[in-house]
Amino acid sequence: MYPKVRMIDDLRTGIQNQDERIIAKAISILENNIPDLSQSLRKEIYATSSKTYVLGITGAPGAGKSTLIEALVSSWDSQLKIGIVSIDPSNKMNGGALLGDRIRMAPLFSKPNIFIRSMSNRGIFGGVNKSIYDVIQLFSFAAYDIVIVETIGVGQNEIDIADIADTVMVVSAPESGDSIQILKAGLMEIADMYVINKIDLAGAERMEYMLRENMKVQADGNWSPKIVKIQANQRKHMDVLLQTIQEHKTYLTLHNQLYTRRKNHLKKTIREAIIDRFTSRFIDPILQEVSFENHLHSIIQGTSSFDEAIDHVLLSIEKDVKK
Ligand SMILES: Nc1nc2c(ncn2[C@@H]2O[C@H](COP(=O)(O)OP(=O)(O)OP(=O)(O)O)[C@@H](O)[C@H]2O)c(=O)[nH]1
Ligand SMILES: [Mg+2]
Repeated sequence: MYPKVRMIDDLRTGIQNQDERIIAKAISILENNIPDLSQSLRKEIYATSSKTYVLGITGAPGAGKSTLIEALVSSWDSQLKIGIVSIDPSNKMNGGALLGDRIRMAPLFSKPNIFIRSMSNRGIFGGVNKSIYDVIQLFSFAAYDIVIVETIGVGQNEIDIADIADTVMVVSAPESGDSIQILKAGLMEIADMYVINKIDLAGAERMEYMLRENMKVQADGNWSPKIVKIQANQRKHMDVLLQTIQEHKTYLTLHNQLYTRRKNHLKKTIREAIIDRFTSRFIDPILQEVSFENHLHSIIQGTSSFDEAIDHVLLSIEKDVKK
């Protein structure tokens, strides 16, 4: 058997050498939460301060996110190490989305400074896989300069992108009624910048007007979200896009927002991890007990209340904790 210590040593060295094969393997270990190995790996990768800039890109399916990423990355300095993670709806993992991304971002696959990976969102549509936080940290440990995370923005869960990104970019296209989607999905609250893509199509001006009308100054008050209009498939106005990203990065640094955002992200992520562990350690076993089954039976029979069942569980947890 391959000793675990050797395996961790090999992983650490491989990641630090930016060996893409090893990085891919490490991501799988984190994504699948392989027992022991993922914990040991996390210990390694968190022993570094995160300097990697995280750009979150979200928007409706087909808005042109992948095309934009290809154009953006091709305009960036080729000396920069860039990791691209696209979060796919799990039901599309073997289908169109992945294939589409591969075609759209094809020119990037052969570039030595770019690493591309798709991750499943585990069925949370628009959501972000929980291990994404670890994956970003992994890129940090590998001394990557930038990580781009692409998620599909519909529903509510895409708000998660705001919990991991330093800059949130919301991409929309005039063709698809995206503006309504953006308003409905609460993306206005999290966007640091809006990209209106496909300006070759009709309706871009109207979309810009709508965004301006509804734009709120963000809570920290110092940064007003910017609107950038591009045509990603022709790489038009990429210079403005790059400049706006740079402006936001500078703003974050000058106002100590990188630190504040990351601290908030970390707090939320740790909170979720605690809830997960608490649930499997304390709540789930009680739900398996006969006494809880009896409560369920009584509720259905109308002889006990919902709250009594909850109190029963809470009391049992208290007893467990005191033990
Ligand atoms: N007319 C026009 N089409 C574009 C432009 N940018 C991208 N497209 C096309 O829009 C379609 C969707 O592009 P993608 O980059 O795959 O969009 P996406 O947002 O990544 O899509 P999902 O990953 O499925 O959510 C493709 O057919 C692109 O060629 C543009 O500026 N103008
Ligand atoms: Mg895409």
